[in-house]
Amino acid sequence: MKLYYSPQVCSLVPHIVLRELGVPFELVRVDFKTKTTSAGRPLEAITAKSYVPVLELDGGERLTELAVIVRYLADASPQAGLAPAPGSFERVRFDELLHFIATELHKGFAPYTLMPNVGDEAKQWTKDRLVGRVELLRAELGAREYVFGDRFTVADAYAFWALRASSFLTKVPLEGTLKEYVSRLAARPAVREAVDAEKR
Ligand SMILES: N[C@@H](CCC(=O)N[C@@H](CS)C(=O)NCC(=O)O)C(=O)O
Repeated sequence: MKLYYSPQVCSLVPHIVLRELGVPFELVRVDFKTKTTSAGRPLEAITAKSYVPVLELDGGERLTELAVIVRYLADASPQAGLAPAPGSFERVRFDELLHFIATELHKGFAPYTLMPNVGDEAKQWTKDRLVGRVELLRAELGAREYVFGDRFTVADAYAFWALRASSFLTKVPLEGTLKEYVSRLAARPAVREAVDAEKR
């Protein structure tokens, strides 16, 4: 498999999952500004969506949409237990959580990342809304170690990245249980390896 990624953006999530699973993969770096791979290939030639992450399967099929990619990876290695079994009600609850992270947190950043000159009122609205979503995730986590059930899942990889990015963009530091949660995840070998590999 090949993962098209740009350093430290949301493609870090499937990157972490690939390392957690210990499956073989190749990283293809995409320059976030020029939208070309390090070999000079335009990202548009790989996906008409022109954004990362893109996971290219061994048969050449390409998958986009982070939440779909990580569920695909989890389901392809069910023994790793990175997502509840498809078809179970637990899976529906899990999908509900992934969808929340994708649409309310991750896509809640859009004004910060896509509209740098947005006005103060819109900025404040976005910030208040994001901070509220982060608090919902704190409630979801409660006193548990992981955000879903009692073991690490792909939802933790997504929450890890989204919480860090949200705090960085809003300049509201993560505190208490969320700070501890993110630090715990950051210490996982697969997470450390993925973060470090993207710095190279
Ligand atoms: N809907 C996509 C969004 C992915 C996304 O937002 N990718 C960002 C990096 S975090 C990107 O490549 N943005 C470039 C662009 O939108 O032009 C998903 O969930 O995977």
